[in-house]
Amino acid sequence: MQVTVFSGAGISAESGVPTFRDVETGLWAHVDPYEISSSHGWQTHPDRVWAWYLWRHHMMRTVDPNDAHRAVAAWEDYAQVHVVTQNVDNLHERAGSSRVHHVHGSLFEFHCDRCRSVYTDEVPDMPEALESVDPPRCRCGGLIRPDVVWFGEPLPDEAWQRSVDAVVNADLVVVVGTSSVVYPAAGLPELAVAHGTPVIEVNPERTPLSDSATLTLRETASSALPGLLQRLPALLG
Ligand code: BV8
Ligand code: ZN
Repeated sequence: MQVTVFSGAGISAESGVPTFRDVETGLWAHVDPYEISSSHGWQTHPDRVWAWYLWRHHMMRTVDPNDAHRAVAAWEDYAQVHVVTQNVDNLHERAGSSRVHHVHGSLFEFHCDRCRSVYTDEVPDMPEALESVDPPRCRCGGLIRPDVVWFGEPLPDEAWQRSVDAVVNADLVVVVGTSSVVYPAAGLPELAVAHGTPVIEVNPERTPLSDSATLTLRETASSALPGLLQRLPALLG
């Protein structure tokens, strides 16, 4: 049996990582996440974008996977599991998931925005949130940026293709912790619905996917996921 999990910021919320839309921590409360996570934002004020990512990178290194990440990793004892995540943290990997596809990149790799060479130096830590930090420069003069996909940027081909394959070949798709509004990633659960694959949504709130999902569990990820596989026969009949 192949289970594909499609995750968003909500699965990391209970680890203490603010979701993409409710970042209310002090300095960043006035920040528009769409603007500061966009290629336009990087072109116009790379120092503020770099500070935002350094803060998030620091925060992601100080938190741990939660019961939801661990449940998804444990499902590998019962099924072939692919994780398609929109998150740029590495909590699925740290929980033990072995097939993780990052459709929006990762905050744990960095490269030059001009020659694209991989940046291997130590990324400075940032224990307190600063508004502006100049990004390091590459030998070619380009600026070092995180390997994340910004608004207005295309998704990485390989991760996208593997994610489409993981969805079309799945016997079950579990969509957890995403507002399902960012495309083309949000089109993946729709692809499963169109394929007639059972889609279970786990989200305390309603989303645009809720009406077309086979089943919606209005629960948090860490309460719904640990027992979910055992509940499948009763849930899906
Ligand atoms: C593209 C990485 C084309 C960075 C992210 C106008 C101009 C330009 C583009 C567009 C445009 N209009 C539309 C677009 C397309 C755009 C888009 O979809 N915009 C939306 C806003 C309308 N998409 C793009 O730009 C994409 N690229 O289209 O390129 C192209 C093609 C060729 C050549 C050039 C260009 C790129 C999109 C990727 C952007 N990067 N992240 C970073 O992380 O900093 S997206 C960002 O939002 C997140 O990464 C995440 O992926 C995404 C969605 O957020 P969620 O994960 O869903 O989190 P959110 O906070 O929204 O929701 C949390 C959910 O969890 C909630 O529902 C909540 O109820 C729930 N929850 C909370 N607690 C819990 C919980 N659930 C369970 N348990 C809990 N405890
Ligand atoms: Zn360079």
